Amino acid sequence: MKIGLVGYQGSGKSTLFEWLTSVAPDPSHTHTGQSAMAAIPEPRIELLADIYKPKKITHATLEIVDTPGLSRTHEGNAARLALIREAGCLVLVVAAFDGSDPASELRSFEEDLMLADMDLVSRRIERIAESIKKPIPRTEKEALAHEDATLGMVLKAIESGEPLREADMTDEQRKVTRAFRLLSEKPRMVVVNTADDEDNPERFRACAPEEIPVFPVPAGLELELSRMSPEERAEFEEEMGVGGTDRSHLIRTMLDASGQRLFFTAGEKEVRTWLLPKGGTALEAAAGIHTDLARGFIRAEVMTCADLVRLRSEREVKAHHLVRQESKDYVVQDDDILLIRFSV
Ligand SMILES: Nc1nc2c(ncn2[C@@H]2O[C@H](COP(=O)(O)OP(=O)(O)O)[C@@H](O)[C@H]2O)c(=O)[nH]1
Ligand SMILES: [Mg+2]
Repeated sequence: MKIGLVGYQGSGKSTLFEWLTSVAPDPSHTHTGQSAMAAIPEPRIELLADIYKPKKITHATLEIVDTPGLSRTHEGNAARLALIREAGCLVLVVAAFDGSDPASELRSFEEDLMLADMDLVSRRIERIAESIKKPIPRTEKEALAHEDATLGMVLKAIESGEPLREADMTDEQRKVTRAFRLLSEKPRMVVVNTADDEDNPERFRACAPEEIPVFPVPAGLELELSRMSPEERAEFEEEMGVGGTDRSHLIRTMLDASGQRLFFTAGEKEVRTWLLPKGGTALEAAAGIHTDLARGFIRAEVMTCADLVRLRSEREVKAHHLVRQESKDYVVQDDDILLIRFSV
């Protein structure tokens, strides 16, 4: 899943992108979007490595995309919006430096996204109205009528300002809207790009509705700090009286906002974290590791990091009957270490 950094031009997306991924924005990608991976920090991986002494440690990564900023004049936004549609999760970057008002910038940006969705949906409704008049098979007509009814409802929801991700829709209706990759339906979080000398960043938490995570960060300052040597940095922080922002915390907030979670695999060869959508099953976890594991899935042997770290060895966890045998429908939980048993 792509995590799109989105917002108006100059809000600090490229600055944030570089801070998160340590990849410098390439000016030749300004119009097409640029992507890079950010490893997802996970302290438990070190604890497991301590037990297994693996040859290799691998962190799951998030794909972060620096998208072209929208213009406030709307000129040329269509192509930029098309790029934003490819993201599975939106990180709305709003400026809070040089006198800008992040709450109003955020409202205005969300409105632009809603207008783009309304435009897309109403054009489809018009096209359906034309097609339905033509002599077409009855089943096709019924399918179009169903799509039309769903889209009519969706349009009303967007017009009333209700974010679609919260609208009460049936699975059938969600299936219709999914094809449109509507921006109002995507999970999101907000990064408020604060001024270097902001002394109360917590006040920005109120700039978005309660259910949307807000993360304040002085992106420009953080990027500068990340380029310094540890000694330089310590000296600078001391002199300026600034402390660093927790980048790990931000990346984990992005993971959570994207509707995904981590699970672990662990052995002497490798200790590793993997991504899985929340609510994902053991079979889906297996498929994420390798298609062969899903095809030949027999069962998953599951223990928790907490049990393993407490008892210090797999053998002890087994001796305490804390290794569970789970079927393919088992919903993977936070802290699970999975061993997939499969036949080839
Ligand atoms: N004062 C200040 N300026 C910043 C900050 N972040 C970015 N900028 C400046 O804002 C401009 C746009 O930043 P950029 O990351 O390219 O924005 P983008 O258009 O959203 O990618 C650049 O001139 C940055 O130096 C910040 O935290 N504080
Ligand atoms: Mg940029």
